[in-house]
Amino acid sequence: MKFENSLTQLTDQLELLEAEAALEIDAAKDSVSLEKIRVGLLGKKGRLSSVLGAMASLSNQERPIVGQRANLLKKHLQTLLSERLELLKAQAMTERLESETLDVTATPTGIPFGHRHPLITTTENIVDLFCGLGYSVAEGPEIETDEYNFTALNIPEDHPARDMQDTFYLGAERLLRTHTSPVQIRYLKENRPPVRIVAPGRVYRRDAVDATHSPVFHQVEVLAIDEGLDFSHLRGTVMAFLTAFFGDLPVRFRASYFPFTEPSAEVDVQWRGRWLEVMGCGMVDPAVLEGLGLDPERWSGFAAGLGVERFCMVRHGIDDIRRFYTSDLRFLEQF
Ligand code: 2U9
Repeated sequence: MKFENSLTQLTDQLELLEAEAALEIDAAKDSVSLEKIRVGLLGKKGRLSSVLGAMASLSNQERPIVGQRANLLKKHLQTLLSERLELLKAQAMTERLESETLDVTATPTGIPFGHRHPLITTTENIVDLFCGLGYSVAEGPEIETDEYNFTALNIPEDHPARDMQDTFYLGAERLLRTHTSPVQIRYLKENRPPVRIVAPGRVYRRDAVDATHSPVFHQVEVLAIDEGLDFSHLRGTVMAFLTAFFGDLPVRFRASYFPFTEPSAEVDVQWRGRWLEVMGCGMVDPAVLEGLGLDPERWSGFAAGLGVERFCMVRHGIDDIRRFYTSDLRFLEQF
């Protein structure tokens, strides 16, 4: 009886061990805890060893029965342990791959984006409108000669613009251009009419800095030379441009004077109830055409000029020209 009980007890213990071990192995969260479970089950002082130790009290016939079961159980537990280990390793690898994934197409976060400067955008808008009317862009150097900046434009020797007080001279020969008109002189030396060009660029004047003046600012000038052009073409072009830029606002032309145009006019738009001067224009003076070797009896032309800062300030309600040049990100990030 005693032996039968012992046999039953040991086989029961093996069965219990099998059931509990399977649960424990299944619950292991990582390879370290799984190794602890393995030692606890199959190690020298593990649960299987203690069952085997108890076999000493069995009869010679019973011992192999329990021994065989214990061996089968050992093999089964080893299989469960290695399967679980493989699964845990695979899970760990998947987690690592997911957490270390580098998506090279992802939009970077936390990197500040630059903004287009409002003067560049406004210049582009103005130039684009003239390109839509069939004009081409012409550009030229910012360092100019007296000849191209003044003489060719019919600006006399004693004109105040030529004064050292008004122009940045770089020695006797060179100066910083005071307008983009010399770009058009250079263009006309290379290209015969008919001509329709728009000349954007930076210009320099010795103005004291205040809310509306800066020693460096940006202009766009427009020039058309052809047979039969008259003031109505100038007016139509200026109106088309101003309407496209500002919308359908009241516009007025006031008689004015420039050495390079005759007749000349200044143009105002009514903006929020006030007349604002936005550009100057006129028919190219015959003396300028003659200086370029063009017969004023055959060719006529019109020209216009504007300050980009002025257009940009009106469009965006900017109150001080200095905001364009002080690189304050709070200002620049608005555009
Ligand atoms: C050639 C012949 C004539 C260019 C012109 C203006 C009128 C003008 C001012 C606007 C505001 C300068 O920036 S501003 O202060 N410009 O009023 N400019 S006509 O006339 C030319 C140009 C080239 C060959």
